[in-house]
This record gives sequence, C-alpha cells and structure tokens, in this order.
Amino acid sequence: MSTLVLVGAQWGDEGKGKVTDFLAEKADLIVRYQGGNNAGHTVVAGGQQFKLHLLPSGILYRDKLCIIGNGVVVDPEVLLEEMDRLQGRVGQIAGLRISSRAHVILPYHRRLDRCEEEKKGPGRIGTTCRGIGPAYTDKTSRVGIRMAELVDEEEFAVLLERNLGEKNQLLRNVFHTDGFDYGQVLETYREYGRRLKPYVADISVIINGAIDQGRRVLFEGAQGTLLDVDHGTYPYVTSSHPVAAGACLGAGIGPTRIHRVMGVAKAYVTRVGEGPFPTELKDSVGEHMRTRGGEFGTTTGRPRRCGWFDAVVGRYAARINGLDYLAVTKLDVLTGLDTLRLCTAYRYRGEYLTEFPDTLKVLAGCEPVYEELPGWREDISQARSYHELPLNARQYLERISQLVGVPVAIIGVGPGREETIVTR
Ligand code: 2SA
Ligand code: GDP
Ligand code: MG
Repeated sequence: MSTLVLVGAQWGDEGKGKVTDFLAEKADLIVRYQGGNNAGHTVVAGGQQFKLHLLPSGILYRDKLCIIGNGVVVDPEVLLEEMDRLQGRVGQIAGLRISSRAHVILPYHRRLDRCEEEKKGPGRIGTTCRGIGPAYTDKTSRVGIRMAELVDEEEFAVLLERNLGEKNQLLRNVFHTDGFDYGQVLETYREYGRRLKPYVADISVIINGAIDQGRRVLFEGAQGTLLDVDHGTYPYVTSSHPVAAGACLGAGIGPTRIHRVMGVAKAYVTRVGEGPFPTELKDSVGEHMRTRGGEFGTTTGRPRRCGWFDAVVGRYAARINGLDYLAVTKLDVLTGLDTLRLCTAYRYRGEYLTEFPDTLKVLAGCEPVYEELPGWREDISQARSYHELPLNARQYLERISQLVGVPVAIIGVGPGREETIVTR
C-alpha cells in the first residue's frame, strides 16, 4: 500500500474502524476525510474496546500521524472529550493534526438538527442529532466558522456574533425554542480554541508532502456509499461525501494521488435511520443478525435494521468508488443459519433491475430477487487463513465476490484486531 482509501460499501457501520485499525499498522498517516461525530468506529485491540467518533482509527498506534481532514465537521467539545478519554486509557496519544479548513459544529447546529427532525415528524431522516447537517449547510451557505477562525480569538468573536444572532432568530421565531447566550458560547469556545490551537495545520501540505516522500497514507471514510449526499439514497443520507472521491476533497489531494480503494461490506447489511432498504428482514433471521452482531448504533445506541447481503448495492458501490478490493466483515455473525440468501437483482413492477435505482420512488417499490446458499454451523472465529473456513463459508464469499465483481482481500471473523483473515 502507498495510498489507500477505505470506504463503506453499504449504509455505514460495515466495520471500517476495525479494518482501518488493522491496516493502520502498515501506514504512516491515517486521515479521516468527511463526516463528524455522527460516526462511531469501534476498534477492539488488546481485548479493550474503543469507540471513536472523530479521531481516526489509527490513533491507537503511537508512531502514526493521525489527521482530521478539511472535509470533516469538528465538534470541539466532543473532540476534546475524546482526546481526554483516550489519553486517560492509553496514555499519550499519537500525533494529531486538524485541518485549519475543517468546519466547526457549534451548539446551535446540534439544536437545529433536533428541531428540524422534530418538525419533519414521520418524514424525518433519522439523523444522529449531532448537528452534522446544519454545520454542512452553513459550510455550503458560506457562513460557516472554520478551525482557523475558532483558534483566532478576534475573528471568532466577530463571526460568532453574526451567526449566533441569525441562528437565535431562527430557533426562537421558527422553532419556538430557546436561543444561546453570546457571552457564554464565546467564552466556552474560545477556551476550546486555545486547547486545540497546537493541533491546527494546513493538512493538505502535510499529506501531499508525505506522499511525495513515499510514505503510506490510509484515508478512512465514515458512514457509507449509500449515505453519500450525491450517490446515496437521497434524502435519507448524511450531508457529506463518504465515497472514495470524498477523500480528494476532504484531504486536499488530487485523484492521481490515490493508488487503491478498498470497500468494506458486512456479510449482510444493516442500516440505522430511516429510508428504503430492500433486503431488510423483520423476522427471526434479522433478530439473529442484530443480537449476534451487536447491531446497535455506536454513537446513539439505536437498534440497526438488518437484512441479507445485497449484491445490487455491492455492484453500485464498486462502480461509484472504483473498488479494487473488498473487506467482508462479520462473517462469523452468520454462523448457525441453515440457509443464506444473496440478493442478486431487484424486481420493480415486473421489470428485472440489475443496477441500483436512481430514484427513491423506484427503490421503495423494489422487491429483492434472491439466490440461496447453504450455511455453516462451525465456529469460524478462530480461523486465521482462508482454508480454515468451512467450504460453505468460502462458497458464500466467492459468490459475493463474483456478484459484486471485486476480489475479497480481507475477511472479518470477529471484532478483535487478530480476528482477521488476509487473502491477498
Ligand atoms: P446525520 O446525523 O445527519 O449524519 O444522519 C443522516 C443519516 O446518516 C446516517 N448515519 C449513520 N449511519 C450509520 N452509522 C452512523 N454512525 C453511528 C454508528 C450511528 C448511530 O456508528 O452506529 O450511532 O446511530 C451514522 N451516522 C449517520 C443516519 O442514521 C441518518 O440516516
Ligand atoms: P464502522 O462505523 O464501520 O467503523 O462500524 P461500527 O464500529 O459502527 O460497527 C461495527 C461493529 O462490528 C463494531 O462493534 C465492531 O467491533 C464489530 N465488528 C467489526 N468487524 C467484525 C467482525 O468481523 N465480526 C464481528 N463479530 N464483529 C465485528
Ligand atoms: Mg459506525
């Protein structure tokens, strides 16, 4: 690996945190390029579980440089808490840099997120209510506050006064709720700015310089392809670009700098939040996946919706991201199911669809077309090479690879760093 983008190939929570941590051993820099603390990336190392929201999943190694890219929206309160908590558990954390161009989540973004969701009622997106959408809205409306301004006391005071005035009006007059006190927010966030200042840098210079020197850079996506604001199941998406191309925008590198792209997919599918999900199971098999897979939101604790592996989604993710490899995670969760199903196509009003639909209306009306494969009962969590997997598990993986059109490079058989099989 020289530069590799790791991207979620489904609706998020594919196990990107674990795979990033695993691959980070061989990387010099690990870069988060989009999203914010809506993300929950779980890493299990040395028997300890770490839930990361803003810090890149390479942070557990002491000799790596971890970077929060300009495409990320940073909640300073959450980031400082996460840094303090991790330092308390592992001592001094790795080198960290935060892009001066990353936008800041302020308390009014969080409140607006909740108010907007409540106003939508049954039409809600099912956001994490972390202020992600409102912060990206400010960014594209050209009124956002960036890290460079947060750490500049004078600039911050001016920008906050203008923004807070407008947001308070919105909160009070449109949503009939409380606004925020300027003096209090200013004081609290100036302090956050003081603490974060040593980490703020022009990260594009650092990353491009590292690539020039032949250092290995791992770009870590959050959420997943189907949650991308352009390519996902709009409007049931997040407000950023989880797809591989997002790494260019969110880290300040050109497309020619990316050598390989790996998609992370669960051996089944989950989704948290609202929106269509063709292979969703509302039966005991879905319950098996939720219970055995511990499928609850890493950030919010919400139960995740579960369903069969969807190769239409897989092929779509392969196309949108230009996937070179797949990492198939949580294969162990399927152990014990007699028969497994793979969705190979959709049926829509009598039509047979092999490409992922471009409208929500069609997607919502799609019925999955399944093929069945035999399951396995053997415990696979101890397997460390491909040939230690039962024949039926290998056949299942081979069929996934064939349907998606991408070779499987990594297989997850448990949450621990070592519970991983590398095939190429
Ligand atoms: P938002 O908060 O504006 O980004 O929500 C918009 C949609 O994006 C989904 N979303 C996620 N989906 C899966 N995992 C995410 N991270 C957490 C996790 C989620 C949690 O690791 O489990 O704890 O609930 C994540 N973040 C955003 C979200 O559900 C909306 O559908
Ligand atoms: P991310 O958002 O893609 O990083 O994924 P999350 O951390 O939100 O959710 C994935 C969950 O699955 C976490 O609890 C991981 O510890 C766990 N996990 C990852 N890979 C495997 C695996 O191969 N097997 C099992 N059983 N759990 C896994
Ligand atoms: Mg997650």
